[in-house]
Parts: sequence; structure tokens; C-alpha cells
Amino acid sequence: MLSPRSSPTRDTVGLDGLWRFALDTRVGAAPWTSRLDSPLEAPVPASYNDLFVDADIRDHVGVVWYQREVRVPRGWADERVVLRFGSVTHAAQVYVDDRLVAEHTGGYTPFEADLTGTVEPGEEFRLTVGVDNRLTNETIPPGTLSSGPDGRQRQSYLHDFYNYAGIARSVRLCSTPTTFVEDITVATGRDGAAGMVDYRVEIAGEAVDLAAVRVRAIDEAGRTVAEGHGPEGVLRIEDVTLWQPGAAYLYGLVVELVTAGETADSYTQPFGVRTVEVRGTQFLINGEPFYFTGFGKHEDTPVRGKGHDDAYLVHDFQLLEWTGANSFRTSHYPYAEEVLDFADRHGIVVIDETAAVGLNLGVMGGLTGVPPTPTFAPENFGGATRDVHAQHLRELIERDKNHPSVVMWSLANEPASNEDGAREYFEPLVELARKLDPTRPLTYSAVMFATPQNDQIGDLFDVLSINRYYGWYVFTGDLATAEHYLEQDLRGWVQRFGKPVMMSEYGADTQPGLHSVWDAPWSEEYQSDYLAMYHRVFDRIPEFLGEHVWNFADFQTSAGIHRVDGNKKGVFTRDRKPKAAAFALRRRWLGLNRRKPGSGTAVG
Ligand code: GCB
Repeated sequence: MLSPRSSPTRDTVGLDGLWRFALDTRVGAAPWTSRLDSPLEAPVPASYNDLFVDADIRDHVGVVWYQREVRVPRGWADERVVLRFGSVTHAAQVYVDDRLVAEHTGGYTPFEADLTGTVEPGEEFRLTVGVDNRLTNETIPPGTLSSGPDGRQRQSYLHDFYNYAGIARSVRLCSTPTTFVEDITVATGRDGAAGMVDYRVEIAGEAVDLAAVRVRAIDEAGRTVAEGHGPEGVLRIEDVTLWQPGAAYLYGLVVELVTAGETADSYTQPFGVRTVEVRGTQFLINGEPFYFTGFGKHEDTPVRGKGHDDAYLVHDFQLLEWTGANSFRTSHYPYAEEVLDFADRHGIVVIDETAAVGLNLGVMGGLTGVPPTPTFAPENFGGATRDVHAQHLRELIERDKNHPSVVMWSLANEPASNEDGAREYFEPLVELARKLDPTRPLTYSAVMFATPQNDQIGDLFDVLSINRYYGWYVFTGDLATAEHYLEQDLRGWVQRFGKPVMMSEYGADTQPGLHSVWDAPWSEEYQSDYLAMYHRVFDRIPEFLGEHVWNFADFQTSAGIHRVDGNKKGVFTRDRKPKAAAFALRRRWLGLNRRKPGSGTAVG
């Protein structure tokens, strides 16, 4: 699915701002036939949970309504009119006046509604969106609904981050010609000093048979560097400037549809020329070994929840650069498209993760990891869950396939890969991902109950990403014992699978301002010592290819006795102030990046 962009033949109108807002429990189930009768207004993009001083809204389980009027620009006669949502968490029903025009399930991927013929240029229509935050065994991520003694629904889920909901990304009304570029796929390679650009264009609409496709690649100065004809082909860019970690360079693929000698549609797809490959135990970008330094992140800020915010985007990337991070994982769901565009432009490497977090009933068994009932049983996460997971994977790859910053897909976070049924569940998903994108390696993040001895899926993937909390959830405060078991564990993965291993999570909750001369959990010194212990181990393992600390910043969680106003494993606080560990990481990573070629040239 193409990102909405204006072009000589396309316009976009932003619909962000304040929309009328109401809970369905207060206004009923069918407000789209009329004006929403509510005094509340909610901003788009934002999660709605933290906006109001009202526990009923924060803890609401079910549908909320958003509504606003939209005027279609006068000049859009004879155009195709499309409404585009960056994301609605987790399911949406979209009404134009009283007509249902779109439904979508999956809270972190975009969708569109074609309104051509439904709305009139120059006229206003009432746009109403029902937003459902419920998670079940047939949503990704999954969750469980129950009802309390007061008769109200309760939601529980198997991940710790708070289940923020709402219209968290931008909404746009877009025009395209009636014969239009529907999709573009770009894959790049190298031939000596030249860049090879494999492209495929899909077109749709009224006059598809009459339309010819013309493409050209332009460089950052706008100069044409290669040209081609037809819906697919290979362009050759002589003396190509590569997209590199820490040194981004983007070309544009200008795609034009020509009918009867006229440009019917025009769309420019940014792309970077780079290669990605796992060879032996190395991760190669442009043929050079790449060592990941960075974090697992969250889309999480005060008040806005998971709403996209450009100010935090810019600031977070500044802090990544400041710490010497060259990469991050979109834990635990696809992030806003603006984030990936920014990573493309600024040379930050991304591991792009699906929203499949919590496919693991073992976490309910606490530290024993013994599931109360098998995770992959049909009544839990069976074929129906996998179908939804597959659909989500399709939407993710379709959305993000052209981003040079995205170097690997992560299919799930901490699934029960140690349980029977895991292989049957994941094998078809791995096949699907490889079919949809043969160019990028695959990984998943392994939970602590999945060991080198009992994991059932590691051989299906290219990189083993390991989440471990030795020294935190186990051997708390005893870093010497933690160091011993961590090393044994990581070496076990290398030995069994012979694949590259990286740490996709390691971290310790830390209260800023708490200090101690002892190994005292929660103190700033303990977080630094804990990370330093992990780094000693990583540096002893040659097959190791990267370290992503959990987490970049503190983030909000659901209520729980082991969380005090959220998860505090951030190296930065929720409002992005550094804890002591941030300075320690900065010293290590800026030093590492200087020593290891291809690790990105983060600026000191
Ligand atoms: C994990 C999860 C992550 C949690 C983290 C923690 O293993 O992948 O989502 O936030 O542990 O801090 O407990």
C-alpha cells in the first residue's frame, strides 16, 4: 500500500485535529445516523485513554466513537477519492453519513476506504469512526475478555505495555486519478560500482489497459540517473551512492502512467540502494559486517499514549544518535510510517516487528513458565489466530517493504517457542514472509523459557534474537551468578543453531535518583552495572551481532504489583531525561562504532 503523498496528479487533505468523541455506553450503539451527542472532543492522532480525568474512559472496554465533518475539495470532480487511516487501534468501522464504508481489524497497520461516488466534490459529509479496543484469541496481539461483578467487561492481555486505543495516527483524504498507480515494489542490489534497482508497478482503475508505465530514478539533487519503461524492470544507476547505516542516501523512483500521451498519474517512491544478507554468523549491510547497537522502543508518551508525535520523533532520534545507537526494534508492533520515513532519511537501522506479542500462556505461569493450558491448542492460539497473524504480516510487509532502514522482519515477540505446536504454528508464517519478501532476513525474540535445549523454531529463522533478564527477574542483585548463566545460555544458542545471535532485550527497572554503593536493584548504579555485565559477556562471543537494551524510555503498563507507574527499564525516563546508564551506553557505543566497520557513524 502506497503512503499518501501529493504529486502533480494527487492531493491530500489532513484530517488531524479535534474530533467529537463519546463512549458507546453513553451515546448508544448507532450514533452514525446523527450528530454525536457528546460534550467531549479528542485529538487525532492520540490515544484517548489518558486525555480525560475519567476512569470510565481510561478503562473502557469496547467501542468509542469519533466524529467530524469533512468537506471534499471543490476541485476533485472526476478524481478518485480515498480516505486513509494510518492506524485505528484495534478495530475500526468507518461511516460516511449513515453508510458503512470500511471495516478493519489490526491496530497498527493502515487501511483505506474508496469514497469515489459516495461523496461529492465541494460538499460536506459526516465522518464517524467506531474504534474497538478489544483483544481476543483472534486478534494480534491477543487478549482475554471477562466480565466483572458489576457486569462491565474487563480486558486482560499477555503483554505488559498499556493497551492504549484510539486513532493514533494521521487520517487523510486523498485524491488520485481514476487510473492510478496502486503499488510499487523496489528491491535493490549492486553490480560493482552500479546500483541495480528491481521495480514492479501495479496499476488499477478505469483505463488500465491503455496506460503505459514510465519510470525514472532521480538522485537527491533531482537529476535523472536511470530510466525505464513498463510495469516491471531493472534500472542501473552508475556510481551509485549507497544507503548506509549512519549515512543515508535516498533516490526517488518517479512512476508515471501515460494514457494518450498525457500523464495520467504520477507518484514518487523514495528508495535507498543497499543490500542485506546473513552470511555464516555475520549480518552484512552492503557486504560489511553490521553490529546492532540500540534499543527496543515503544510508541509511548505522556498524555498522548501511542499517538504519533513528530516532536518526540525528532527528539528520540536525537537521543539515539547521542547514545551511539545505530538501530532499534519496533517492539512490539509496527510503528507509524513517519518513524520509518525518518529512519530512512537519517540512516538508522530498523528491525520491524509484527504486533504478535503474547502468544505465550507460559507467562501466566510466572517464573516457572508452566502454561495452565497449551499455548498453541486450538482453543487458545490455533489456526484462527495464525490466519490473523498471517494477514497482519501481509499488511506489515506491504506497508514497509520499500524502506531501506528496515533490514529484518521480527515475526513475534516471546512466543512459546518451547512448546509443542510452535513449529506447526510458525512454519507457514516463515514461508509466507519469505515469499512476500525474499530479500530480508527473519527473526523472532525468544522468551526466557525457550532455551537452546527446548526451542522448536530457531532453525527456521536467520538470526536468533534473545530476550534475557538474568540479574533482574532471576538472580536479582547477584550479577556474578547472572553472568555465568547468561554466557552459558547464549553460547548454547550459538552451538545448537550455528546462526548469528543478538540480544533483543536486557534491562533492569531503575528509579531515577535512587543511588547505592551496593548492587541494589532499582538504583541507577545497578542498571549501569547490569548492562556492563551483559556487555562483558557479549564481547566474549564472536558470533554475537548486536545489543538492544530494554528499553529506550520508561513506558506505561497495565496495573500490576510489580510495576510502579509503568515499566521503568528505560535508559531515559518517560519524559526523556537520561539515567546514569545512558552515559555508560554512550561511552560504549560511540567507542564500538569507531572500532567496528559498518556499524554506522553515529556522531559523538
Ligand atoms: C519482556 C517483554 C517486554 C517487557 C519486558 C519486561 O520480556 O518482551 O515486553 O516489557 O520483558 O520489562 O518485563
